[in-house]
This record gives sequence, C-alpha cells and structure tokens, in this order.
Amino acid sequence: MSDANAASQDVAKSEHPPPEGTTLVPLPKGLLANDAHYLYKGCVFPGTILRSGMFEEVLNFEFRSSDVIVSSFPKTGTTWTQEIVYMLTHGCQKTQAEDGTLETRFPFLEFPFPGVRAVAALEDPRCIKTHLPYHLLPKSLASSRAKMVYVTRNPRDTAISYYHFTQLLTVASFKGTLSDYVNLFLEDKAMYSPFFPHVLGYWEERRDPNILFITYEEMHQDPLSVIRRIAQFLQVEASERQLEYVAACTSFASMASNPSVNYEHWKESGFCHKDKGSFLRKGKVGGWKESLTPEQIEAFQQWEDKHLAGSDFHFTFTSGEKEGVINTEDFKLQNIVTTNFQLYLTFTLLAMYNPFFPHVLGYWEKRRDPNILFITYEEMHQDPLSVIRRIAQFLQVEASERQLEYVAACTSFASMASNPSVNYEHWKESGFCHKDKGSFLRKGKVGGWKESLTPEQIEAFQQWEDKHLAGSDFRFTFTSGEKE
Ligand code: PPS
Repeated sequence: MSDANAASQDVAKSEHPPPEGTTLVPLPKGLLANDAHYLYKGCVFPGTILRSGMFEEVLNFEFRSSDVIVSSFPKTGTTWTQEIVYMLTHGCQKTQAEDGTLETRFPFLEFPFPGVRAVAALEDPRCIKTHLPYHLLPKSLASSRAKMVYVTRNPRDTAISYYHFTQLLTVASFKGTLSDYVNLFLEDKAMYSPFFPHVLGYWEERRDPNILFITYEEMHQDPLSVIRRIAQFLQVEASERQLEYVAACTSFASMASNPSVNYEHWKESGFCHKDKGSFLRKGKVGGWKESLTPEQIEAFQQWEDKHLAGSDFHFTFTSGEKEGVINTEDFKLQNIVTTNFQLYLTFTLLAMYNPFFPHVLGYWEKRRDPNILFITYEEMHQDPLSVIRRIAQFLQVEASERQLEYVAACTSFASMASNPSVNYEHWKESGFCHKDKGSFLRKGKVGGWKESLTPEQIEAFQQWEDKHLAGSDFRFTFTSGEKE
C-alpha cells in the first residue's frame, strides 16, 4: 500500500470530531462506502477531510505570492489544468517518473495526504490544488497575491465523470446506477456540492487580477489558446513552440499514457479498483447526450436554469473541438530540420531550392507520417538534449541519458566547429571554399537577423511570411529561448 493510501485510510478511520457547526448529509444507505458526508459552512465534505483534525489549519493556511493554485469543483478538468500549470512553471518540460506523481508535485491542500503541514513546508514555487469553494478559501489568499486558476465544466459531463469516479475510488465504491448518482448530484449531495454556488462564487471574482477563470470546454476546443492565456497570466515566458509542446504533452492521449499524471498507480496502491476503468476516462465534451435519458436532461435543464437565472455565466454543453488538435505524435514525428528563414537575405525565387515556403510547408503537411520527424533549428538551439532524445526515440535508438548528453556535448556549436570530421574546414584546402570568407560553422545563433537586417527588410520579410503562412498552422520562432 502506498504512503498516500495508508495515510488516507488512517485518516478515514480517525476519531477526530468534525468542526463545530457541521451536520451530517442524509444519503441513501448502501450506495457509498463513505456515506458519512458532512455539510460545513454550506459545502459538502467527506468525513476523510472533515475528520482529519486539520481542517482549521487548512482554513488558516498561509499562501505565498509565488504560489500557483488550481481550484475547481471535482471532475471539471483539475488534473488537466494542473499538468498545464506544472509544465509552464517547470520549463515546459514533459513530466517524467522522476518528477513524482501529480499528488506529490502538486498537492491537494485539504486532503490528509500529504497534509496541510507538508504543503506549508514546501519550497517555492509551490503548486497547490484545492476543491474548496471560494468562500472557504484560506483568508491569506487575498493579501498573498498568489495566482489561482479556476476551471469549471458543464454540470452534465461533470456529474457523469463524477459517477464513474465514485465507482473507481475504493473509499467510495458507489453501488448505485447513473440515475441514483444523478439524483444525488442534483440534490447537491455530492462531495463539494452545491455545484452552482461553487462555480458562481469564483465567477464573481473573475476580474481579480490574480484569478484566471477557464472552462474545460474551451480547453477542449482550443487547448493552445487556453495554454497561452495561462502562460500570460502566470507571466511565464515561453515560445510558441514550447506552448505547443505543453499542448501536446497535456493532450488526453499523452496524459493517459504518462504514469506521472494518469493516476494508474492508485490501482496498485488500492486507492482505486482495478476493474472500474481509469481516472482519465474519456476526456470528451457532450458525452451526457449518450448517457442521460430525456427525463434526466430535462431535470438538469431546469436545475441549470434555476441556478443561472440572473447570472451572466453560461456553460457550453457540446464540443466545438478543432480538427487535427495537436498531439504528441506531431512532436515525435518531426524529422526535417528547417531553419529560421529570416536568415535568408533574399525572398525571390533566385536562391537555390527556393521557393522557401512551399519547401517547408510541403514537409509540414507530411509531419504525421510515422517515418518523418519534423524539427526546427530553434528548438534544437533552445533545448538540444530534448530534441536529441526525440530523434533517438524516432530512430528507435536505445541510449542512456548519459549517452544522449554526450551526443549533445559533441554536437554543440563549439565542439563541431573544432572537429575536422564535421566542420568542412578541409573545403578551404580543396579550393571548394574561399580561405578568407569565414567558416561553414559561422555563428550558430538564433535571432542574428535582428542585427543584420534593416527595418525595411524586416518589414518586407514580415509581409512575405504573413502571406505565406496565412491559412497554415505552422509557425516559426524568431528569437532565442536559449537556456543559460
Ligand atoms: S479530480 O478528481 O477532481 O481531480 O478530477 P478532474 O481532473 O477535475 O476531472 C477528471 C476529468 O477530466 C478529464 N481529463 C481530461 N480531459 C481531456 N484532456 C485531458 N488532458 C484530461 N485530463 C483529464 C478526465 O478524463 C475526467 O473526465 P471524464 O469525463 O471522466 O473522462
């Protein structure tokens, strides 16, 4: 049994009385293994949390200005948002086993594991998850200037996701039907209910500069633009290419196969049943249409209308998913090195191998071919090791991290420039190159165009680029994101 599970089960058995003013929520007998749900200050909590003896400490938790918090009603896209935030605040690198699983690198504030004291003791920058409604957030939030991303999702898909999750969790082991669960949900008896005050409580605060309010549906429709907004909000400097990489690594398929975020280890630790599906279940918008009966849809409709009357907030219930959403395959399968085309001083058809754009875009169109890997000079420059790792994977080369680092060292600009077997210096001897016109390995920089081109030339390039890239989803990076 994992530490997480042992800790949570110990707490589940704990005898701490729930805080004063708590009342038991009457639940139908036999549906839930953990049927001791409590109502505390207008919010339904499981006994695991309220009887942990730590709840008062949670409410008095001290946030710091460097904290990034992801808040949500359960099953609305918390994990997805957490992974995006984590990548953005950790160099836009894909999370690996060594980073630890999500619950350790992005702990759950009010959950007994690792516990509020452990969260308090974490070093900056802390990434913290919570499901607390706005009015129960620790009082320190307002003055701390910590940044908070709140994510929400339409209540129909949320309820269905929650139903499957309560079946999956051993501590809950929901025994009823979807219909039983829908009743429980609409009666505001699910954990962290009531749903609408949760959402609207944060919606009211959406203009707070330290709060970003997003929805599962907009992430689904256009992940890259939501990731861009989150990056701006968190003041993370990231290139377009890095943001695309974050989108690729946080696609449903990528997260579902990444053990550092897919929670599959909960099956081994006994926290989840092995035969009740997975935490990353479907990841769709609009699944409710296939799962709910017309009567249930009508009940949701009335419930939603009642709660949203007088509010300017509205949910999206169906998918506006874009075709060809980026996935990690795009990144695995990129094998043509393109170069920053602003380094070209001409954009007529005179240079050899022109025209430039049809050249690049012709290969870009083929990037999903499993035998083609499309990469850029700029990403090699920014993070050579990760590109080398991708090339190795693509070529199915088994190499240790140490070996990949050695490849990176031997292919650095300085190393290649001094290596006669690759620097083409012998071309000077053979008369193929002039001896007084520099070297083949010339500068090896990104963004040199800024010093070399006049404003007029830059403007001309800009127009030419815009013309050729209109209608394409391919973008170049023009400046260096070079690592120190
Ligand atoms: S929890 O337990 O409150 O933290 O759950 P939460 O993460 O909020 O919600 C789980 C649902 O989010 C889906 N999910 C995703 N959908 C699309 N893309 C990505 N990357 C992604 N990651 C998680 C997850 O599959 C659950 O939804 P359902 O509908 O059950 O599939």
